[in-house]
Amino acid sequence: MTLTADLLPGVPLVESPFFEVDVSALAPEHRDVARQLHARGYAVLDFPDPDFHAKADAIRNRLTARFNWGDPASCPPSARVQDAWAFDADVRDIACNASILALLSALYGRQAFPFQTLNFPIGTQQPVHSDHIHFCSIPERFMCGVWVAMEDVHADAGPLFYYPGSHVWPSYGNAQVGATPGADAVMKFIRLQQEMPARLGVERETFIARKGQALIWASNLLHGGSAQSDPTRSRWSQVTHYFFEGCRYTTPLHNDELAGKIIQRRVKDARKGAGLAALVDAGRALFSRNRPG
Ligand SMILES: O=C(O)CCC(=O)C(=O)O
Ligand SMILES: [Fe+2]
Repeated sequence: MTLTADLLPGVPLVESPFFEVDVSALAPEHRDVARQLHARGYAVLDFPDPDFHAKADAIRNRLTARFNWGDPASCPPSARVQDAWAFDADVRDIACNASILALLSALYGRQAFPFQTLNFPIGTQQPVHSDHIHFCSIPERFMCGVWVAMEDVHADAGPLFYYPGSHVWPSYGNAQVGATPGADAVMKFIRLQQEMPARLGVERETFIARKGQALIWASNLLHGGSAQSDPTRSRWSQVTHYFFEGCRYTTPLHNDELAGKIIQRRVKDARKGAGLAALVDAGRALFSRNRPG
């Protein structure tokens, strides 16, 4: 048993004070990613699916047709499809990739599950934020994002950016920023999360990804989307957000701790969706085979 599992079972191994001891208990192929995530709050890897390129192209084609996203310049910055895993088998496959699930489960010490996917046709230009304020587990930090490039990303297409090391900063909620839930809280977090790296002198990095390169971020890593300086450039990508089993889930932005309000979040599990969807597909196939004529 690792020291973390023994003494701090409610802390992810990768964020544990015992990390340097416990890392040796990981499979050798998981250690490099574990070290990156522990030290910097993000890790870069090639997405472990030999068919990734074909799946990415198929997803892009289907979503382009569905949303008429052929022209990046006319896409609004908010353009995205949330939870395409529920109707697109390739999106679901990427979200439920067995090697990623095994890797994350080892790094965190609990079974990972994908609870949300986002497919973006262009750069999000999202202000700097930590996912922690949107998606939080109790105990905290059992959450991470896996971002994967579905085409080569150009520096002018609004690449993903992040502040290395910011994941170890405290995970603040409304009580700390002096906000009540709502627009006030959003504005206060944007200000705080812009000021923290600026005042603490942490340099921002951008991820100029090749198609098929992925980046895992820890729940409290500050990240966002850079400005899309060339509006004609697309930036197809998929983000899958993962939680880990055995926790409760909440949204700190909506909580009012001082009033005793911690709202529990009901979360989906794309792995179960996959089983259900396969069953529905099988049922449909059976139905159409048995249909007369
Ligand atoms: O792709 C991006 O620009 C950022 C996406 C993001 O922050 C998220 O999905 O959590
Ligand atoms: Fe995010």
